[in-house]
Amino acid sequence: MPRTPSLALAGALTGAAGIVTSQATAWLLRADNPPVEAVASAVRDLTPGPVAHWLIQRVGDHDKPLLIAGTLVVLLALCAWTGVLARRRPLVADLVYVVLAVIGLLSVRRLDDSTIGSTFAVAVGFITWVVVNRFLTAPLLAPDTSDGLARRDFLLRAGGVVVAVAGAGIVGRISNQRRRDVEQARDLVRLSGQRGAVPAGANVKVDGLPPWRTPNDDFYEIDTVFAPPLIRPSEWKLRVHGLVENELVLTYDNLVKRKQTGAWVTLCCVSNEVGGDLIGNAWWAGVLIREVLAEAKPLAGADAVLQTSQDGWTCGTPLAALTDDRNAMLALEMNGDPLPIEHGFPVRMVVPGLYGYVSATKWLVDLEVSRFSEIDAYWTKRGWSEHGPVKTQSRIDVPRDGSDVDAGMVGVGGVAWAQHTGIEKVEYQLDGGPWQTAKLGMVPSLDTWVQWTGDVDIDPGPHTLVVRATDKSGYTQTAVQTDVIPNGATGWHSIQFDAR
Ligand SMILES: Nc1nc2c(c(=O)[nH]1)N[C@H]1C(S)=C(S)[C@@H](COP(=O)(O)O)O[C@H]1N2
Ligand SMILES: [Mo]
Repeated sequence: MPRTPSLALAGALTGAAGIVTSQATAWLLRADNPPVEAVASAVRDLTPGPVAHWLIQRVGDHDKPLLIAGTLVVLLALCAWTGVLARRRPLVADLVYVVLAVIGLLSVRRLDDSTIGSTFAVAVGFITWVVVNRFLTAPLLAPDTSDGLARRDFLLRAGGVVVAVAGAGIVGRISNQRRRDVEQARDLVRLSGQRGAVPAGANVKVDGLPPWRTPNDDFYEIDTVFAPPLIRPSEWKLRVHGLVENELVLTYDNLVKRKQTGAWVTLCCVSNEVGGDLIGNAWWAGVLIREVLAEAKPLAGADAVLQTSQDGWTCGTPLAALTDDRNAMLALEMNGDPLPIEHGFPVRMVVPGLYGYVSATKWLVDLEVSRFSEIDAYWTKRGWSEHGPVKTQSRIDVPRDGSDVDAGMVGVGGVAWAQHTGIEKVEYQLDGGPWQTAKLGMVPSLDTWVQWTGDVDIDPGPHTLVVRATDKSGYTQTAVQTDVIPNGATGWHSIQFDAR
């Protein structure tokens, strides 16, 4: 059949098109693990040790590019075959794409820092394959056109695909270039670099508890952007305006030259379910907002500050929380590094005691002093409360819910938080028995979570462990379970485990 080489070419082109659109998507979404790289690294990791060793000895430093090239060659060969399959078994061709996409997904997923962006990139590549294969092979499969006409139609379509895909690739590449530029600018920023000393005794000795200081890479990420804004510090400006006597415009340099303050603050999300992990603790450093606001001089009657991020997200914070003695900050640093891009580089807000959705604006560019009666922020428009003070909460981390442990004395532990109020006491209860008082780790202030630990003597069989905290205002967590919306979940964290 004379059209077979053209079909194979159509298939290979289809393969390349999907790879390019998927890579462009990964770049656009700043995905951590572009699918092709993820597959290549899966291939590397799954290669038996001796074989890998032998290969590395032969190719030295070139192992990564070679691996990627090898992955691409295999992929394109398979895709050429799908072009040929399109003639008699188009569904088998689709099945090949499904298998390739699943391999892509599994490869992306096994890298633990994989994001939704990488998954999305795989999906875009898959759809490209399914659609483009049909589009390119259609003229070659038309039975009643002459070979010459079929080929001309095919070449036209192929040209169109190449142009479209090259365009997508270029757009993706340019956006990735911007990311690298901003990463580079971030690397060049010179700030205090102080990581904050973890207080002695903050980390209690229970295996399986997350560290008291949350490393930046493990810090939860919540925002409404598909890809984070990319802002060079040299381009960044903060406008402070509204109900103020002096309007201000601050540059990054200006902030860097001001007095820097560092503090341990635990940040948490209003959407955190009881027992959830949308919470992290870091050493934040930057400029106290109250000092900036003191220069701007809020007018009488103002009670709110509306923040806007580069991407247009907004939130409103009580003016009082930004001018009282707490460490409400324009943060430039997180655990001694310039803010990671995902956590708001170059400047974000951090306000102890308030949920992130009403205080922790990332990629901050605008502060408008105002009145609550006059503002409507992103989440308050969507049914969440105007005010979002953090609710006193506690969590069991050890043992894990649903785990098996050895009967006898078992160490238990977790964290509790009531930022800017402070945790007074944590109690735990086994199988509905008496509440026992937990030992608490050290904390530097009221603004961080505290680790708690205790032990229970358990018989073989199923068990339930419950925790509750009392804060320094004297309030003990209610057992009443409420939903996260409109202003944060309540209820006790309870877990089940088995002893053997
Ligand atoms: N620009 C912007 N800032 C934002 C958000 C957002 O969607 N956009 N989400 C907020 C919410 S709801 C939370 S809980 C915190 C999370 O901060 P993190 O991603 O650094 O943990 O950021 C806050 N700042
Ligand atoms: Mo949040």
